[in-house]
Amino acid sequence: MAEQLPRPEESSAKLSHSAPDYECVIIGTGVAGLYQLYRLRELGLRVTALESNEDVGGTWYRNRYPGCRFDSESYTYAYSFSEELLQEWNWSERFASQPETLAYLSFVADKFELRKDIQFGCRVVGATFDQANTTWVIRLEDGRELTTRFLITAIGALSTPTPPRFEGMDSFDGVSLHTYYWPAEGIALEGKRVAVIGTGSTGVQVISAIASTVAELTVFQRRPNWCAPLHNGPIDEAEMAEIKRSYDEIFRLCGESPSGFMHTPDPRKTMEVAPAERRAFWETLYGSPGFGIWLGNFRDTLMDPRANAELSAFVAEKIRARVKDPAIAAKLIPQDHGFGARRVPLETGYYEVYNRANVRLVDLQQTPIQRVTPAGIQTSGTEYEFDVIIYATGFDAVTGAFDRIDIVGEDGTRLLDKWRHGPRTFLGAQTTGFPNLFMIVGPQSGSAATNYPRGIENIVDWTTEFIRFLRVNGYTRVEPTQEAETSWVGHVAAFAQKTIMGKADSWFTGRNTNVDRSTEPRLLIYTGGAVHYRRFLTEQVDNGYPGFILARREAPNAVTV
Ligand code: NA7
Repeated sequence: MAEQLPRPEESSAKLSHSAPDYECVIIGTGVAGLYQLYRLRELGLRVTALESNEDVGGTWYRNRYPGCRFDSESYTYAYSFSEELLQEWNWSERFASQPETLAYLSFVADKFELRKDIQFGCRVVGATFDQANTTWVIRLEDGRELTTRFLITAIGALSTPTPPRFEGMDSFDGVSLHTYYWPAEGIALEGKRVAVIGTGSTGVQVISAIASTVAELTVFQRRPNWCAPLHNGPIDEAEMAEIKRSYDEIFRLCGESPSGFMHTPDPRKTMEVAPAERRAFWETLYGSPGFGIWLGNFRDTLMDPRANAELSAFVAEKIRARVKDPAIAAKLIPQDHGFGARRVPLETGYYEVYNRANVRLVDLQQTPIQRVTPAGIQTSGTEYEFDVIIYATGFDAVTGAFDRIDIVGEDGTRLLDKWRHGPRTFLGAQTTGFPNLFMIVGPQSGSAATNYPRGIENIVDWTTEFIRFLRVNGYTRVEPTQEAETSWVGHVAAFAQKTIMGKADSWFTGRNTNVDRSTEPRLLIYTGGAVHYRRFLTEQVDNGYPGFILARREAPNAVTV
């Protein structure tokens, strides 16, 4: 049974109590929250996890749209912490679909009996740091409150959907929704006239999955992305047995790569290699499963514009070869950024979709959407009629989930205000002025820019060890030093300038047209790679956490150790 939260009437005097209800509260039970709960329970802490959904899974609980699946090899996405779990679970596909991933996370929750410490249907609306008691007071949507010494956010990097804001959206007579809200029971699309707006990873998956089912599919594309083939396939019994024997090696390879995948950059630079050999290498990568062409390419591909232009020309040629109509092919080739500067959507038959008679592409740069009408969508050129409009328009990435919770630190400062012109953190793990608030895959974390579970395990293990250290040494309060935070923000910015990702317009840099906010770039992720990032984390542990101010309640004068 889940531990019961205090009722509102019992908690009215919370601010004057000194013993918190919990030592740790985790918000969210996706891949990160589940593992954090497991690890803190192992430490024997009084811990609970609060989940707004009715079950575990986070991202994989919500994203149920057709075609939703991994772009990570399934077996590199598995938790690595339990050998027993690794040996018990069988993946059916090289890149598992959403139902299988959700089933996996449910299996994990069952196996480790995690649900008994999770409160479902609990949406956190606010959290205020109580200086007098060195605790966080958490407010839930239903009016209840609870207190905790440490608050840990595991609220997802892509969990705040951003539907567009076209005039007349509410007037549409048919079904319209953002992909994130796809209902569990599905939506009947057979024989329907369907619009998809957005051609990021989500749009590309949906479009490819439904093109052959619907009567008519109209894709509204503002800017194309560079996509590459996924090359999915089944994993049979013999291959799964081999994978199970190889997990040590698989995780070792992921651990050595900057991205947490089994794809490691080639040590050569593009122009050092003769054109014919270069081309052969790219052909191999284009024909291989997964992110190899993005993350396992020549080491300067994502840094040197000239090298990047060569690769982009190669991929453009592939697109032209796959799309029959040269005018449509031209529209599908990005002009404003090079290959890999934005997240590369992996696809199965995406380009061939545009060879179908029932599919049309509307270029919003030529004919922008003016409004949604009761019948469909009015662009500057035409009014299109639809039964269903699917918004695959992305997310207010990384900080969006924080903005939805009213987080108030010491001295009454709101996190929203502190981060108004971009987040500032130390290691993406903590932020000054908000003591005892730990973030799993927070802004500027190296774990946000990797194969998620690999990055998540690193930061969860580090957070767990830090909390163990604090408890063992009697510290009740922790926050980063100003110097550490300033230095980290500078380091993140410096790295962003070195890569083409850090300079491009995408969710990595927080430029989102569907949110009211300045268009100045927001440094949301650390692009220095997982290996570097882990080094920074380890340095803190090995040197007694020099980037943090630690204090005991009994001795209110803070000491830097
Ligand atoms: P993305 O990658 O942010 O893509 C969103 C898409 O929606 C992109 O093509 C946008 O065009 C388009 N968009 C957004 N707003 C509008 C409006 N107002 N009008 C027209 N088109 C719009 O989100 P995804 O959900 O596809 O993927 C997010 C991550 O999930 C992905 O990287 C994986 O890590 C999993 P734009 O390019 O901005 O012109």
